[in-house]
Amino acid sequence: MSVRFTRALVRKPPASVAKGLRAVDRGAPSYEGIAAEHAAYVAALERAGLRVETLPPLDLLPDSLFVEDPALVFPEGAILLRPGAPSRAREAEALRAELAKRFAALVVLPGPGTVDGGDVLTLGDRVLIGLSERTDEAGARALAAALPAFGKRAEIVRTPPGVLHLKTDCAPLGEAAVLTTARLAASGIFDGLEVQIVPEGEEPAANALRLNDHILVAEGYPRTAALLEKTGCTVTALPTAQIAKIDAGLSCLSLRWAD
Ligand code: CIR
Repeated sequence: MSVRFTRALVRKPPASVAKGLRAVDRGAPSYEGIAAEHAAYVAALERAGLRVETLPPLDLLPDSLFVEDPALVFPEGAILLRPGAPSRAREAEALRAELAKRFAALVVLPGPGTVDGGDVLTLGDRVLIGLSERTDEAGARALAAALPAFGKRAEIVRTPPGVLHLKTDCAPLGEAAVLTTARLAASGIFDGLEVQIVPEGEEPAANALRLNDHILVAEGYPRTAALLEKTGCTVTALPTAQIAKIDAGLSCLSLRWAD
């Protein structure tokens, strides 16, 4: 199931987090602000029924709290990815031993291509891989070749131009249901699925996170929260103003799986 989870892995924000990558400079986030947002996020994962384990901060890797990007996890095993930003390349290696402890199988994505986990959307047995500034053709093809061993089939799609990651603009709401932006829906990649479109002006809310019967959504997007309430799930709005300054949203702060 794409939205049933029992466990999550997160990494504490490092003191250096204000140096995290950002496409547009909207001012540096504060460490204290990010730490508070991170703590609220962990508490929300726990309320949704997940057992959360927290890894120690890595000061030399400012973006290392965004653990979704260097790895992809399934109940059967994990894949260490190859993050596309040079400053993030070492984050995968830093996760290797932690994933080896927790998963029966650990596959290391072969180079030379790159893939960020933020460009990977799992919908049941389907895995959409979005080509982006971070995920290239060679990386997407290498990941597509690794997925059948996990019972998954890949489809290579395009992350919209100017959008950091595929999941910046979408989130699974079920095995055949997504929340997304109008610009990504227009590409046709979700044709045949149940598609909920975030209201105009609330595009950053598309990176929501459904966990069991809970949905986490960024605070400040009331029309999207109201749309999500209609699913019958418990909807929690979380503060993201600080992590948004370094282009992050809710999915990227954890790796989630069902054991
Ligand atoms: C980056 O640019 O890589 C980080 N500052 C933000 C990563 C956010 N990750 C994600 O949405 N999956």
